[in-house]
Formats: sequence, structure tokens, C-alpha cells
Amino acid sequence: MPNPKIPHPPRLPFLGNTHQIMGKEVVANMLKVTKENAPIFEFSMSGHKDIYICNNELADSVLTSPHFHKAVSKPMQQIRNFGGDGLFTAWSHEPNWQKAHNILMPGFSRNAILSYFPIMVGCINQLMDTWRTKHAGQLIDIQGDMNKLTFDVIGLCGFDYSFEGFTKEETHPFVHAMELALNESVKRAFIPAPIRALRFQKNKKYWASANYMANLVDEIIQHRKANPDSSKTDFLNLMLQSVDKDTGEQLSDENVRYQIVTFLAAGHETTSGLLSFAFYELLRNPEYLAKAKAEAAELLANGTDAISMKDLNKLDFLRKFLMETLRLYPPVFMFTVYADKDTTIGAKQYPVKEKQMVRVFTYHIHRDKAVWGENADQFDPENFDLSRMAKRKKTTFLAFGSGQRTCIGQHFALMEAMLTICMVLQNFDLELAEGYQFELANNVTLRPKDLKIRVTPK
Ligand code: MNH
Repeated sequence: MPNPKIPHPPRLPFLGNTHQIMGKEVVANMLKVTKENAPIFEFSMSGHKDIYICNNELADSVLTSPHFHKAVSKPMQQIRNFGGDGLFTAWSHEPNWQKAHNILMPGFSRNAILSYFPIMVGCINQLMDTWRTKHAGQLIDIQGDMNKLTFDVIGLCGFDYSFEGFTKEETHPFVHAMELALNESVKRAFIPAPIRALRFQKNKKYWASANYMANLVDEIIQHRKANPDSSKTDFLNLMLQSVDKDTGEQLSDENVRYQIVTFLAAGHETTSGLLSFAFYELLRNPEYLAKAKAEAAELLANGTDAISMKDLNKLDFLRKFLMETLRLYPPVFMFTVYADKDTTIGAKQYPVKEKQMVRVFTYHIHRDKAVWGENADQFDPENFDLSRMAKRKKTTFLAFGSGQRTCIGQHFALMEAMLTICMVLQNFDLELAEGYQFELANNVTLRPKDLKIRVTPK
């Protein structure tokens, strides 16, 4: 049957389907609605009829078609209030996307990231010092501590600025500003503009946070420009010193600011989510923990200064383990593309209109039984054995998005996660809090809810 109608859950007048996901449990509601209506359905919100796709057959059809491109979704349009046309929130046709992509790509290669290891090691040591001196034998909030770690790492690698997550008692105001701005952006995206305008207090705080972030980053940029130091190898120097190979132009100061804010927004919560889920899975599987410890011991046999690419390539279990973690718990659990003309998707030829949004629902696509077998919901690092990977389509794994607009920070995140896990396992005995019941938290990105881990120095 060609051109079948795309089904949709029952709609209300005005609200469409919005009521089915609004409320306190947005993530849980999203996962429920998408699961009940899989593999494809139309969802009506704020007058738009977006299409959700939840299996690999449809995802592959969309992501290999030349007619679909990254869409700057409603929440992303709000994030542009402080991320501007930075890499994450730019349309592909905006000139600054290609320009920044050309300039920044070399800084995110695996080799380039190896040069950031001393910075990462320094931050991980601070995390471990805090655990040793303040929390020995106690339960820590793993998501909170991983957040501090990833924020510190990007601050220092990005522009040689420390947010002092572990050396100061109070949280840096920038961290609060970023959290408020991100959460509020998502809320604003779902609230109709006339009502949005009436949220005076919320709006005031929102714009104050956006301005605070812009000012702090601008000061850092101006300081570096007044005191150039070419020995620094951070992203800021890369952006201030390189020219785009296509246009011969540099990035404007404003765009440099957007990129830095973007790295902080896109890079910290995602990587800390990955680390939290990874520790959870390690600590409930003694077999995996033993394998990870063995690799950690090998990697760190000669200390942290001597780590080479060759050593990292030997971490085969941790590589598989982190990929499997991202499969079952993709921190970015969906992304959005749009059609550039009327077209169809999948073998059944479902119709899609020009400019219509298609939501690629990574979370369910990663659990598609047609790809991962009957045990698709079970954690098994061997899913990422190289020979098994070679047999699968690229579009079966979408934790970092797809195609031209795939995540620029993926090696950065994976290498940071490997290093963190290795150093922590070498120095601490870890235990899940007794009786912990796994649940997903309701956040912009996925993370385990209220996960506590006991940290005992070796
Ligand atoms: Mn990241 C794009 C997931 C770590 C910076 N990232 C994306 C996309 C996904 C994603 C999915 C594509 C979104 C879309 O298509 O709309 N990112 C992750 C995950 C992790 C992650 C799951 C960690 C785990 N990302 C990081 C880190 C940084 C970063 C670390 C920076 C230091 N990500 C980006 C940027 C983009 C992006 C920048 C946009 C790239 C582009 O479109 O050119």
C-alpha cells in the first residue's frame, strides 16, 4: 500500500497532542508516547504536525536521503538566544556553520584531543582529591560530580578558564546561569509566545543568565586578544588564530563567543550523563568491572604522563562498553531533521511534506529488535565487537547524531570518559548505594535519577 496515512494518537482541539507529554514527567511521557505509537506517528504541537520515527528501517531511509537536513528545533531556536549561530544551533545554510566547522574540526581529532590529556588528568585528580579528603567511604552524587568535572574540563580546554568545581565550596554562577538558560529554553519552546511574554520574573532571570554568560566569555576573549599567548593550545587560540580554508576569513568575536558557550552547553551534561550511566552499569556487573579494572591498570601502568594513542587503542573493552552505554542510554535521545521537498520515507512510502519536521527517536531506534535481536534491551558490550559493527548500517547507532551535522565532540567525550573511568577505578573502590532502584531523570538530556555511589580510597 503506497502512501499510507501516518497514524496519530487522539488529539484535543487547540492543544493537539501537547497534553500527552507536558507535566512533571516529560521524559517518561515522551518515552511512553513514542513507544505506544512506534514505529511512526504524527504528533501535533503548537500547530505543527511533526513526524516521529522509532525504528531503524525508517531512520535509515530518512538519514540516507539527500532530502533531509538537520532542523534547528523549537528548543534549539530558544538556545540561539545565547548560543546564536554556534555550531550546534546553526542551520547548515548559515555561512558561520561551514566556517566554524572548517576551523574547529582539526581541534577535535583524536590526536588533537590527546594533547588535552594533561588538563583532563588535572581535573580528574581534583575530583579524586575531593572524594579522598571529604567523602572517603561515603555516598556521593555521581551525576553532580561528573557535571562539575566535565564543566571544568571544557572550561580549561576551551579557554583556559577554571570553574573551580572542586576547589571552591559554592558553585560558579556561570554553571547556574547555564542550567537556568537551558531548562528555561526548553520550557519557552512549548509555551505560546503571548503567554511567554507574561512570565516577567522567569524572563528576567532568563535574559540575565544569557547576558551573564555572554559578558564573562567576552571578557575572556578580550583578555586573550590583549595578551596573546601562542603557546596555549585551547579552542580559543585555535579560533582566534585560524582562517577558514574556503573563505580565507576568521570567525568574528561574537561568533567565537557563541562557539564557546555552545561547547559548554553541548558538552558538559551529555558527557556527565554518559559517565553516570557507565558507572551504574560497571557497578552492577562484576564481570565488566573486572575487565575495566584490568584495562585501567594497563593504561596507567606508567603513570598518566606517558599515555599514547597506541595505549588508548588497546582499551577495546572500554570502547565497547561505552558504546553500549550510549546505545541503551543515549543522553541526546532524539534529534530533528526536515524535508527540503515533498517526499516519502520507508518501504511503505509514508508521505512527508516540504519543511515538515521528522524527529529521529534515537532511544527506541537503539532498541530495535530487527537490528539488535530479541535481547535488544539487555546490556551487552559485545554488540560493539568490531566484526559485529562491520555488519551493521551506520544509521543503527545515532547517539552522536548523523551525517554532516554529527557531534564534533564525540572523540573528546569518549576519551574524557575513558580516562575518568580508568583513573577512578585505579584509585577507588566503588559501590552502588544499597537498594538503588534505577530510573531515568526528567532533564533536557537523559541521566540516571538520584544515583549515589560509595567511594572508598584504595
Ligand atoms: Mn555533541 C552535536 C550528542 C559531547 C559539541 N552532539 C551533537 C549531536 C548529538 C550530540 C546527538 C547532533 C545534534 C543534532 O543533530 O541536532 N555530544 C553528544 C553526546 C555527547 C556529546 C551524546 C557525549 C557523550 N558534544 C559533546 C562535547 C562537545 C560537543 C564534549 C564539545 C566539547 N555536539 C557538539 C557540537 C555539536 C554537537 C558543537 C554540533 C555540531 C555541528 O552541527 O556542526
